[in-house]
Amino acid sequence: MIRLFEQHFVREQKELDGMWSYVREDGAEYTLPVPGCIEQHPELLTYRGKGTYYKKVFIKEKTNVRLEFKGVSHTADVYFDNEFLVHHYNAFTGFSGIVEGVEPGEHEIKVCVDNSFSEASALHVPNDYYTYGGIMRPVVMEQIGNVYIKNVHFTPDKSEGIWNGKIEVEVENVSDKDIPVEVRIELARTEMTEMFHAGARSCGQVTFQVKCENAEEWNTDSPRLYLLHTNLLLDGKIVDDYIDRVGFRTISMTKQRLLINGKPVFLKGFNRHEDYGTIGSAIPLQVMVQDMDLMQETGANAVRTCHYPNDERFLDLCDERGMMVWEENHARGLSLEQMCNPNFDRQCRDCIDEMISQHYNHPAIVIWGILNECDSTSETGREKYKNQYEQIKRLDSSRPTTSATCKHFQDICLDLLDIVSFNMYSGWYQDVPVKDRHEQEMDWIAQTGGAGKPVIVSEFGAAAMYGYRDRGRCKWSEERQADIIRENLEVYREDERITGVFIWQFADCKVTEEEWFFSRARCHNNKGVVDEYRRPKEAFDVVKQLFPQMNGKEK
Ligand code: ADA
Repeated sequence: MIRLFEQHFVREQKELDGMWSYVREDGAEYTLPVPGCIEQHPELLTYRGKGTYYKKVFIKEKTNVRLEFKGVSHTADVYFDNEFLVHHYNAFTGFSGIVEGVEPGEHEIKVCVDNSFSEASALHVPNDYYTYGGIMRPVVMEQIGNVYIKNVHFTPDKSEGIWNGKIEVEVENVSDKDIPVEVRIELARTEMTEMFHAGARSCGQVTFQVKCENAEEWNTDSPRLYLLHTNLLLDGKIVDDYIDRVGFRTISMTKQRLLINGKPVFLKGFNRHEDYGTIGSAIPLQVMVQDMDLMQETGANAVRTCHYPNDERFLDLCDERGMMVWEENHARGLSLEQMCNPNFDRQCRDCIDEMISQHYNHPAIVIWGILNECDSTSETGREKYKNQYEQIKRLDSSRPTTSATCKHFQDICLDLLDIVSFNMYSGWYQDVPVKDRHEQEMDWIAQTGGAGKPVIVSEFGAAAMYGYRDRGRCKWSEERQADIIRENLEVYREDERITGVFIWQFADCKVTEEEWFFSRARCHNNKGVVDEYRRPKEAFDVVKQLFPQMNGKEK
């Protein structure tokens, strides 16, 4: 399953999940499940390097074949019958390629995958999460005609009490001939049609402005969703279709609050890495649902996709459950030197392009984030932050931007974003009272370019080893973690200046052994309120008790 709803009734689509051949660079041969991480195999537990996946596919009749990969970690070179098709860097965004005029019969897909660390990889680096290897998200094979629907974006708005929306349909013509087509959309019982001249070998856009008087809004209590149907007709016959799922909601801000449909919200949630026990980042739907159930059991209404774009099935789940999402591009704790890697700017730009292009329609996504704890203290770093914020605004002016900083008292980028966010570990890394340090931080923010903007405490928490109990409540015990999280939540519960908090973190996750991360016990980041197998620690019940008391009502 690649989405939680059918995306096509007309377009032929086949998911290529199942067993693929895998040949490690040294020639060792395996059969591995896709989606999956290579590390789940006992002989590949710590393998970091190159390997090649192979899959035979059968095509019934002559067609154009479109292959879509939802996530390959971390660099992929795809071949079809040994002809190069597409290259992609970054595990956390999808990519596709089209093979024209494929004859009927058996064909072979080859994917060369590399998860090694080198200068070629500016974003996947040794870090406080693990870069697994493999085809970790679903793969889809589609049959398309010479003209097909490449993408559809929906931007909702409300004027004079009536819901309306802009629908932008991207149509691609992969043939050498101009093709006149009819584009038809249907949303919330509103139907519209436009003629479109699809020029040979080109991509074009058809824009619709729809009024949906009977539409019900999407919000966290009543996350109403609608299927947006788009069809392409040639001589009155539907030749392609594209179904997406959207919600009617608006996002705005006051000085202290994020507003959904004009109503203030208080985001209370978790930072969640895509990582589970021995299967790594190839998270199956079952675990996504279990994570969602556990987070909602605590009263959470938000999740931050630290520190990269997430699997669309999880975002679909957030849409369905009314779980607000802060989604961010792929970057964690990169130094100025790492940000000056010659590949950094392009790899960030591509990640932002793909994240917004692919996830634009999810109503649950209410904030775009960038560059977690990267260098925001130098002019060079600032220029990079500025460029990325501007890129986001060009692609999507409907959502606010932010970036979680840890450059306390030194950050020079708070004027560039819409929402100020900071990570703070009072009680864990700094043995200081949470309240005192929080006031210091808020006082500092009020003197920066972040003054007068909503504020989110984007990370706070402590580590605990699952099952380690200590009556003295010493560090690393479940009791101590619970105490520190309680102290933080009780401070933020009383602060009407903030519009949200995200606990670091939902579940324990694996980290790389290089650099300072080797000091992590078990080579895991152990700050989850559940462990990597989703077994709740004592802190889980503290969150469950206190989240419901945090409504952020302006007093
Ligand atoms: C930082 C970082 C997180 C994690 C956390 C920690 O705030 O953003 O990814 O590394 O620290 O556990 O120390």
